[in-house]
Amino acid sequence: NNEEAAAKAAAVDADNGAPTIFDKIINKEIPSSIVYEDEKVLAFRDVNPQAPVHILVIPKLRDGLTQLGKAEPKHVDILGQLLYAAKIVAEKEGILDGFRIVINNGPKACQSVYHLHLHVLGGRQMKWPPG
Ligand code: IU
Repeated sequence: NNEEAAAKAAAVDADNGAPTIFDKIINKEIPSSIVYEDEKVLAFRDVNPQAPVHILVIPKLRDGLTQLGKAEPKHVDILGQLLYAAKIVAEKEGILDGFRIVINNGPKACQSVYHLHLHVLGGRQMKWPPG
């Protein structure tokens, strides 16, 4: 059906552990619009924004975190740092009054890049439920 076709178009791949384009963004081999950066975390504007503010927050070191479903106890610190960085980003962007964090996990959730990333979305009225 249409819904399945759309999901397949949005998420062709499953996690295969291959390097992703985010490595090139982290290494600045590909330019991106960086919003926040520290030792462990990088935040940059999504190239295909779904809201006036749409920023991706990622760990610089993937360390097996291709997707949230692969998280282990050793990842607890970086997971907390990513969420806190998302708050800093929301603050910098002036959307603390309303923003949404999304993590797509796996093909069924339309994950397309297998390097964990938090979507920070805002700058408009968000709807619920999401698609
Ligand atoms: P997803 O949750 O895996 O579907 O999100 C991947 C996001 O990465 C998606 O919103 C893309 O627009 C975005 N993106 C990007 O910002 N720059 C890129 O070079 C690529 C994807 I490839």
